[in-house]
Amino acid sequence: MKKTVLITGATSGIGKAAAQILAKNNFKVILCGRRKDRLEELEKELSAFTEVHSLSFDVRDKNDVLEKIENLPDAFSDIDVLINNAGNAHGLDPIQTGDLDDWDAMIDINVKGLLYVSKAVIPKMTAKNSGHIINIGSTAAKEVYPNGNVYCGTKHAVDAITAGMRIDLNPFGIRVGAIHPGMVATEFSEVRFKGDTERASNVYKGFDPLQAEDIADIIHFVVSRPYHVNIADLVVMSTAQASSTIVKRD
Ligand code: NDP
Ligand code: 8X3
Repeated sequence: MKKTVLITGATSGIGKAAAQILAKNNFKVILCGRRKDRLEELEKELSAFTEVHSLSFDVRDKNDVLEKIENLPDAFSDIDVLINNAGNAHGLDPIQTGDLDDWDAMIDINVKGLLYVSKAVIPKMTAKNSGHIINIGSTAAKEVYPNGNVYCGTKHAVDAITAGMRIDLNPFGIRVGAIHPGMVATEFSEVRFKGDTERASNVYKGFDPLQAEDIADIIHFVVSRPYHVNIADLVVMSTAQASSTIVKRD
């Protein structure tokens, strides 16, 4: 029988690639994101492979998150796998000149948004004593780099929340783990640098960065392990990257 996966941030990058691989590998897919045009396009593409449903919400809007997930159509309401992927960095500034709106965005989306979506999905999992939650952290969850202050703080929070979820959901047989990618060439840096495409593309220049599909493959591996195997904490970097700040470039 097909499992149902809900993926946040499915309109771009890692979330979109995960939706594509899971749709082709026997999962029903619930696509989430704010950009409706992208959701529609992806829903159309993936409908050739599986049943697809789209939910458009901003993860910051807790009432909308709870209401939309609560009211999923019957065919999609039994969620087996939650991939908490929606998130971004906003800005790359020293703490003394950081922008308050950037801080709000990162904390509200990366941390509180992840919690709201989890709050909406977890009761469906505890009720049936099964489920699998994968939180997308970052190498920024494991180390702090210059000017990464608040973004790294949000990802450290994701790491701690993941561990807390794993403990609290253990009695229910629910698997919880995190995948922590290093630099992945997605729209991430364009968002971080507010549309400055040149600055964004420089981030991935001179080395072979991870691609969204590399992380999606790993997500597929993690969700297709036998039930007794929980990949709890996984850090993955491109071969050229040794740490957040050490990258071997041409
Ligand atoms: P992208 O910018 O390509 O994708 C981000 C996704 O998050 C989009 O689908 C976007 O959808 C969604 N999103 C952002 N804000 C909101 C919001 N307020 N409400 C709902 N959805 C939102 O970046 P990535 O694919 O790279 O990032 C995915 C995850 O991976 C993030 O958590 C990021 O921190 C993490 N990560 C990324 C790395 C990288 O180097 N790229 C490395 C390590 C971790 P929409 O705008 O349509 O709402
Ligand atoms: C995204 C990768 O290096 O910008 O989490 O923190 S990095």
